[in-house]
Amino acid sequence: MKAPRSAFGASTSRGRHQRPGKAGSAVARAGLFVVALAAAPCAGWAATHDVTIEGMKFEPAEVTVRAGDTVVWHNKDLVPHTATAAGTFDSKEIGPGKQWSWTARKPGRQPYVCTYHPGMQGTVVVQ
Ligand SMILES: [Cu+2]
Repeated sequence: MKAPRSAFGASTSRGRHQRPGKAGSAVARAGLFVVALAAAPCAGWAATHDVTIEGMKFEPAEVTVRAGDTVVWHNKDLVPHTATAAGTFDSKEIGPGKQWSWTARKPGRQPYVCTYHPGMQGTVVVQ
């Protein structure tokens, strides 16, 4: 942990009697948090995958996840959309600024559309 050292030094030089140990552990915790975020996609536990709905498109159009992972669709458009894979998942209406999540269970390739705009197509690949 080289990077947090300067922050730790700065906080202790400013207030040596101000519980430098606490400040140090906060810095260490922040560092661990960053490491955990970076490591999450490779880890064995469930992950979350974000799909942005913007400009009448799913972005990314295809996401690959593992069974147990969760996909979250974020509607950043000014109109409602859906993420609908007949028989597998159906968000129903996702209003502007809203989100909807679905946890993948069964492996397979799952194409989906927006039922309001069938030209909007995406795919979730569950491994
Ligand atoms: Cu739509």
